[in-house]
Amino acid sequence: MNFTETLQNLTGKPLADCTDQELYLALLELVRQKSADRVQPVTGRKLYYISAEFLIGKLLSNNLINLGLYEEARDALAAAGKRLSDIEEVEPEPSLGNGGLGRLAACFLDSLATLGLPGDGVGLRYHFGLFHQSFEDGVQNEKPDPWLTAHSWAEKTDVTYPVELAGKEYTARLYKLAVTGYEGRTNTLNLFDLDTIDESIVHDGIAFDKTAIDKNLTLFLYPDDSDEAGRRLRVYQQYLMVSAGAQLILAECAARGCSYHDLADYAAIQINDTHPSMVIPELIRLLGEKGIEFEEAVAIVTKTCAYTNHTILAEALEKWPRAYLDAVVPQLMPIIEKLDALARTRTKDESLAIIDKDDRVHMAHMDIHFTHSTNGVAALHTEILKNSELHGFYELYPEKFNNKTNGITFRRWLLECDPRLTAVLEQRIGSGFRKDATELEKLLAFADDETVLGELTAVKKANKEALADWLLRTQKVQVNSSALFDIQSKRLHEYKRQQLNLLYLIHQYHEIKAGHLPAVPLVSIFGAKAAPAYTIAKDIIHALLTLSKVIAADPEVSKWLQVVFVENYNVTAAEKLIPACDLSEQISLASKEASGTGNMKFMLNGALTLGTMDGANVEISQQVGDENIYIFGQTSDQVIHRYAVGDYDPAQWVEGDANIRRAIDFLTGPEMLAAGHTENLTRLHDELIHKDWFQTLPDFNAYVVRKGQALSDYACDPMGWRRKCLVNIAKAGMFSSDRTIAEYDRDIWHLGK
Ligand code: OAK
Repeated sequence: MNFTETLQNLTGKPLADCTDQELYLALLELVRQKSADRVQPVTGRKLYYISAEFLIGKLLSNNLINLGLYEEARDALAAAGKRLSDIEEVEPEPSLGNGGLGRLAACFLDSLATLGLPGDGVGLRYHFGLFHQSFEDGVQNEKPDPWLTAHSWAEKTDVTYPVELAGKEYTARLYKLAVTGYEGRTNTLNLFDLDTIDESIVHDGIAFDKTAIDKNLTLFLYPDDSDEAGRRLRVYQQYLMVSAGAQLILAECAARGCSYHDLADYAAIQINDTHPSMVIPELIRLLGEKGIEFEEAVAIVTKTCAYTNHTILAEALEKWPRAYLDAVVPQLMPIIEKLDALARTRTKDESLAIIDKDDRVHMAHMDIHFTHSTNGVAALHTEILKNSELHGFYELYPEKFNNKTNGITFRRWLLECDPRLTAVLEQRIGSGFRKDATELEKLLAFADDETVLGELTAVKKANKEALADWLLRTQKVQVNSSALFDIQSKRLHEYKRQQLNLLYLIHQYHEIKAGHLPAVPLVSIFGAKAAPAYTIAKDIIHALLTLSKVIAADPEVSKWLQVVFVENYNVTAAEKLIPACDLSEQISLASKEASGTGNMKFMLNGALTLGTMDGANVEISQQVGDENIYIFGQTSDQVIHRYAVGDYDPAQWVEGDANIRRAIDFLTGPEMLAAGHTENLTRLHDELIHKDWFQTLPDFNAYVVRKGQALSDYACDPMGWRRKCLVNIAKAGMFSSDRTIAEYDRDIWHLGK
């Protein structure tokens, strides 16, 4: 049976007569069947990657590529007058993640399955994911983002586990989503949910009764935690995930012959930041129920579990008030107390305790004491953990610390999102890079080949035009695709410094007004969601939207400068933006971005990085060399020093620098106030002058100069620019998540053995 016939069997009628929805469902069913054929028995150790987020994105095309069916599907549909790209649009995107940590988890699942390693995910089946973002009157508006339809990739099972929350028993139901690797095996993403969730309790955007646990528990990822009920809800969610997850792990291992004493021979558990940390006491509790004594259970769990740290921002390191845990998970508190006591026998250093003197439970501390591995996610990040943030732990357990620089799956972030570039690469260097990313280096042989450079230029042009069409269709904005496309897309956070880019754009506005024209017209594109309760982040969005309006209304400036803020940035949007980017903004305050993975995606798609020496930017710059990246700003050592001295005063920078003053004052000047809201703009203005926690102002001038250099290189030396792009693509191989996963397996997991 050929592909068309197979598909037709599923639809029950000629493909030409089917709606896109019918074709989508038929393809979903076909992918399911083919994925099931690739399930393999597990021997030895199997990985369980527990994570609050799995930002998997749409799955149809990704699965077709990994199953080797993409071209056949596209051609069969084309023969019936249908377009695969139209069918892709039918699929709702599951927004089961917020940012880098969640997307990394999804890339890891792809690489595990591709490398043929047994490794499943464990998480929650949020009904509305994060939230859907729209802009109304220049302000972020949040509403639910439903993705669960009658036919979803996540299949309901009969498997349930009891989970006790605040003394009451709930029933966690398992849903399974097949994860098929590129020419690899099929693993599973296990997602838990309650049958009793009631979506109708959501009102006025994303508000809901935070106390009705049976109805609300898995409605949203990261429910608003600005009040106590919201914070407690997060504890409820975390325990649902780890308790059901731990029961699943023990059941699966027992079914394979595990006696529980030898759990570490059957399972490796990776704790993805601190959201799943309660899996440690929960496993100890469950092992106790199986008759295993506390000391032995601690040893088993330590051998089985490993922890990844994804942030050094103190406020993101979870510390739960003991009272919350007493209320929500009273069954765990005696175990956590015993773990605290045990940790105190190993060190006298109070700052390394699990329960501190204010009765707060430090989840990361529990992870480091009671797992065998703690890793950072980029070389610089791991060094900062060892030397400052977690220095005491590093002294206590030097052997536990290791680095695993992040990576991205090239199947989604090259083959799927940039078929034009993929075609050029395959023509020149063959297709070996699909599975061995280091083969991209073969491209270096063409660094001075004007034909190849011309092909890369043509790819970028076509991708920019495609993005311009998409922006027009979905966002109703028209952009000049011959301008330089500069993109900053990532979570909205002050440490990521979208506000630095904002100040630059205001500076450019003034320069253009003064007749100092840039080397090339610039389209500055943003994509970012702000946490619903994060006021200043929302003010930054408002300022950018307002500036966009001010510029658009000024023909003198808008010829040269345009600001576009893409609504509801998600994986689907990222797949459109990244292939079309010329200049990738990675401008976090040095020392604050653990790694970044957007930086890797843009590089792989032939954009040049404008960035600070932070996170994985450091390793990107080592790979490509100084001449192929635009680095600026303070180093992490300088930043850490400035924090330590504690004398940073933004007002001095404002007073001492006319350009900075002009840019900041513009925020509350007549043009902006006429177009935006006084309250938001004034608050941001004051924040920058009086606080500026993330040292935007000391980096301002260096940023302006370096960006100016990038614009002029782009305009004045197109071949030189394209050569740099080629080097970036060729050197991206090290940032494949296949490499990252191979390292985790070699050093931490030892899967299948
Ligand atoms: C989210 C919630 C809590 C703690 C960390 C995060 C998070 O998304 N961290 C990000 O993880 C990425 C993957 O490791 C890194 O690339 C980002 O730098 C980091 O901010």
